[in-house]
Amino acid sequence: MDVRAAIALEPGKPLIVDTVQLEEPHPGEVLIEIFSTGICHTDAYTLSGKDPEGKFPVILGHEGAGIVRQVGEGVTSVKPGDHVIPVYIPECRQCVMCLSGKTNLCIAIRKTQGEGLMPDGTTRFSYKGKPVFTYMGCSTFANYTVVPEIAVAKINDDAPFSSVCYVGCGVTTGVGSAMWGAKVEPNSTVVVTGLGGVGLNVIQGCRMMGARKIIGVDINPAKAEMARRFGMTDFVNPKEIDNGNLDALRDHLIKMCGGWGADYTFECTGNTQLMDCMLETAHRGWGLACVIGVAAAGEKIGVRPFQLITGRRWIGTAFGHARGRTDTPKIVDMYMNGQIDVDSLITARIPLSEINEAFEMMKRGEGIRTVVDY
Ligand code: NAD
Ligand code: DAO
Ligand code: ZN
Repeated sequence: MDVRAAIALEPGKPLIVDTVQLEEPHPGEVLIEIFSTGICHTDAYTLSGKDPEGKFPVILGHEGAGIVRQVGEGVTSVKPGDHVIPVYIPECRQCVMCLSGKTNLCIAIRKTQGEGLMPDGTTRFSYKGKPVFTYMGCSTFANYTVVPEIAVAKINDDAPFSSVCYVGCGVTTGVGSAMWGAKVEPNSTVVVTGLGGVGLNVIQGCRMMGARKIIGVDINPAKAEMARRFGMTDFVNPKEIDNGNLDALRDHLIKMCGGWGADYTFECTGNTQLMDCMLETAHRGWGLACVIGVAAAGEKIGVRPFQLITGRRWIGTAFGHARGRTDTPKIVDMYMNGQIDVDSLITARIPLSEINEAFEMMKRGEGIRTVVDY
């Protein structure tokens, strides 16, 4: 079938909005009509050419919501008409990871997904007769996409696509990291670096879990106002602490948390020096530092081992520790019940034809999340 899509033909170039061809779902696959998609920094990172796993031509986008229109042979968990979110970490419920009950990092289709292919090793999209790769198993910058059944989360039929598409990445990553990753305890102290689309969701997750002090850290003071609305109690601009010296920032934050550090820290910028700083800012004896930001390819983190011997702990989360099919609908329900705010974070809604301008806005650090409504 013909579908409308934004195609990334090569790295570093604007997307081409045009008609592409999409094959029917193969066995075990699902055709979804996508009604809305968020645009995330990870899409921009891959488009820039810096992502070593990036493959071109590709249809980017991994933050979509829509309706199942057709299912391939053997599909039983969803049917045409179901409202769904495609998830970039699938949940097969059969692999060693899924059965462990300890992780959301399902391994069932990891290899082919990383290669931009469907589980049978082929592509579904093509443009001018040539195959086009799938992105993160989702490719939501198209008004129809084909996704493996194990990567389809069925959601509440009343949930508005234009809001809950953001649950497909940023919201779940942030809220889930506080709730399921770090398991923030009531009355705790928290530091969050990076008050963007992920960090603000960490903040609202920590508030929901009952944290008493939530310190937000960002070099852009314009981010503070929204962060306060989401539960931040204190704001620190690193540039104002000894001209950005991170040892001084650490000491400042430790002091703000009562002298021994924060019960929980969350790094949401991808800056590896800040990751080290956030481990050192965690409370002596029990502080938990959670890495969420994705660092540039090849970068490393490192602190003196003594920091760990004296009880600080390091973890990382992917998609907020959420199991794709089981937990994504729970975050949608939390939005529908008014427990979390998603709408305030969607700062622009645009048609697909304006998608390149949305990437430019993101580069300029404007807004939090732009959503494309098809
Ligand atoms: P964003 O650009 O919306 O927000 C980043 C914020 O960090 C901005 O407000 C920026 O001003 C601030 N910042 C940048 N450098 C800083 C510094 N040195 N000190 C303090 N603040 C700084 O990005 P986002 O969408 O919130 O994503 C944040 C990170 O999370 C990215 O690295 C992204 O790739 C990653 N991410 C991870 C997962 C996961 O599952 N682990 C999922 C989604 C996104
Ligand atoms: O299973 O090895 C794996 C990879 C899982 C995907 C992890 C994604 C985490 C960050 C992605 C950035 C946001 C879309
Ligand atoms: Zn699995």
